[in-house]
Amino acid sequence: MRVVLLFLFLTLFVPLYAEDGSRLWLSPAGEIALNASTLEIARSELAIIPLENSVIGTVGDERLYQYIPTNELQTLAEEEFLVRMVGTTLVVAGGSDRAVLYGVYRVVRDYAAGKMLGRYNLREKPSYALRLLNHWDNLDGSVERGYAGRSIWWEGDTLRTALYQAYARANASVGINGVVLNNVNASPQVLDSLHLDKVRRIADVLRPYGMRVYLSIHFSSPMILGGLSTADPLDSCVCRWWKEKVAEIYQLIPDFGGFLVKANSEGVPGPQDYGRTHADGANMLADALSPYGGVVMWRAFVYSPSEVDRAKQAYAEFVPLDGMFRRNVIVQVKNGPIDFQPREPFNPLFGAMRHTAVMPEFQITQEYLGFSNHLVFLAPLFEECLRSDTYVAGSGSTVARVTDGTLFGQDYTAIAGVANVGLDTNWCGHPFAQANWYAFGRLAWCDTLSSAQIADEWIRLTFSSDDRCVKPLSQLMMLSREAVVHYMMPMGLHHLFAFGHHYGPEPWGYIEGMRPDWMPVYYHRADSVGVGFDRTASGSNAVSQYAEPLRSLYSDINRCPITLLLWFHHVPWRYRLVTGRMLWEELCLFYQQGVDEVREMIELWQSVAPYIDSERFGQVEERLRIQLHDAVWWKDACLLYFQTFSQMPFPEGVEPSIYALEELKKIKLDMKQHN
Ligand code: GCV
Repeated sequence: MRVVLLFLFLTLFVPLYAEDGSRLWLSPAGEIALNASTLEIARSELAIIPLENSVIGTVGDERLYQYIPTNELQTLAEEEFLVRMVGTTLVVAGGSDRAVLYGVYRVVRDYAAGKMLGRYNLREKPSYALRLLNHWDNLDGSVERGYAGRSIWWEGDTLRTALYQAYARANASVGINGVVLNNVNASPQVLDSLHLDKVRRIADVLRPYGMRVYLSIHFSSPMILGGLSTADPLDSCVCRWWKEKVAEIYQLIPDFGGFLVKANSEGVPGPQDYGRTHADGANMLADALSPYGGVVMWRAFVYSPSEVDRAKQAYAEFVPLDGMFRRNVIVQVKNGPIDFQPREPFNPLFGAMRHTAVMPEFQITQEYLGFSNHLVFLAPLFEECLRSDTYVAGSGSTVARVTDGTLFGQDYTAIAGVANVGLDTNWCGHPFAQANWYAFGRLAWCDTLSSAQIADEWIRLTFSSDDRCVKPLSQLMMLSREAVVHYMMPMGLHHLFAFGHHYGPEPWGYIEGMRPDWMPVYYHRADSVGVGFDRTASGSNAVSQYAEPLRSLYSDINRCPITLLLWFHHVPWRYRLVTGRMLWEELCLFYQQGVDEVREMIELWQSVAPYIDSERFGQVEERLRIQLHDAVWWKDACLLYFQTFSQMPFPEGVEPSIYALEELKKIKLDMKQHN
């Protein structure tokens, strides 16, 4: 009881910190020595809670057995923890030091969020074994699709030890246990001795927090670094080169995680250059890594200009290879079949490869969602994908269950998020972009969590536990993903972005001689008849890659969910939808709704002013104004352009455009500002 009272007293008087955003969702850290062990870190984190007694340790620690029955302790899996309040003693037991740390962070999070610790009794283990951030950081310090400053890893020669420690702490606090340090468009030089030494030093800082390092590799490294005449995965010299390189890496970093590979995609080399398959390439690397316990994450993000429908290609290339990959190969699949759009159906590869480990890849950085200018809480997007039912093994075969080992029992389970972290003081550019990092970690830990719960936690940890703040902010966050879909590309429209920077609208985008699948007209197919990509049997037949009953559902223009209608159908402008409105009217109203939703977000933000420090209040407000401007820009650009085909006026309820189409077509963004 005393513990609870003391706890309540303290939480009521927590001061507002001066906020530059660098603290993230965490409590201020105590001093942690560089050579501190994982358990020492755990003890130091727990010290912020005024507890009468606490015992933390792994199953080998005899003290735990006074409090917890033997069978409960001895059945703890490696990353599993158990937290229990026994009398006035808080007990945290884990299957490993790392698991203890996760248990402690769980308690600290609850404490900081204002929850009661009195009746603790929980046991948790992660949904996925490998929970990774992918940094698209280049060795010159730039970040591909990064909107939060330069690379924390590669900018300059310095080893930013304190920053790496803070980074590792943030990740461990949500259970992220690995990081790919460099861009999937990899420079071969990452494997030279200079860079490997830096990787070793980074790994040393991250290790006590339970994080392993991984690297993206360039498939032609044996030629570029090793001077070989080929990178053919079946060539014995190539295999030897990789084996020796891997041995060199493990000499430096004994717990190195493995390789991430983008091959034969967007012009980068791969095994197909030698008439070999993705499996040949992946297996060659897997064989080099397997003696050390390393994995290969082989990306399925492949498409070529000759394919009639880009959305079909990954499935077509990978499904025939099912069962041919080594057990330490994991095929890494983007959430949707195109490319991290505001909304896509789930990628049909999920569930289609029962004999291969398949991992979801999400994008935390907002390449297609307004960079660090727009407030978009991505948990609903991640959740929507994870909860999508693939039906491959009957109803309930969600993307989560076909990838996390529940349904197919894969040896390796993993999930990745493309990081939104840079050298900006607040790490992520937009103060709310931190929530997307947090959300990815939480869902990687527990793939059935709800977005609303994640939002609630993050708000309490980041801003305030006062309900007058939590409720409106939660409403704002939960609205934000749907808003961006509405003002950018509702009803299943996709890839209407300006070529190159992916920030603003360019539905008219077409450049003679350019790859068709890099231009918006390829995706929306607007003409005098209607708009949308026919992916039914009468079109590209991409629907055939989905299991029944989805295939039939998506094929039927009257039953296809309205949110995906134009993804699967070319719909006549005057087509009457189930809503009773014509397609054109519905489309216009969705764009208007997006603009209105941003206005609502601004009002919600203003309503919480009394609970937010002025620094972050101002930063968010300024960005919301930009977001509103951009929402109107998107609405006007898309509707005015589509109107040239529909030849119909805006329906009632849709504001007249404030821009003229010809003016909008002239806008060319400064690429330096917009990356
Ligand atoms: C890292 C999209 C992005 C590229 C990215 C690529 C990928 O095409 O625009 O920047 O490259 O996806 O995921 O490999």
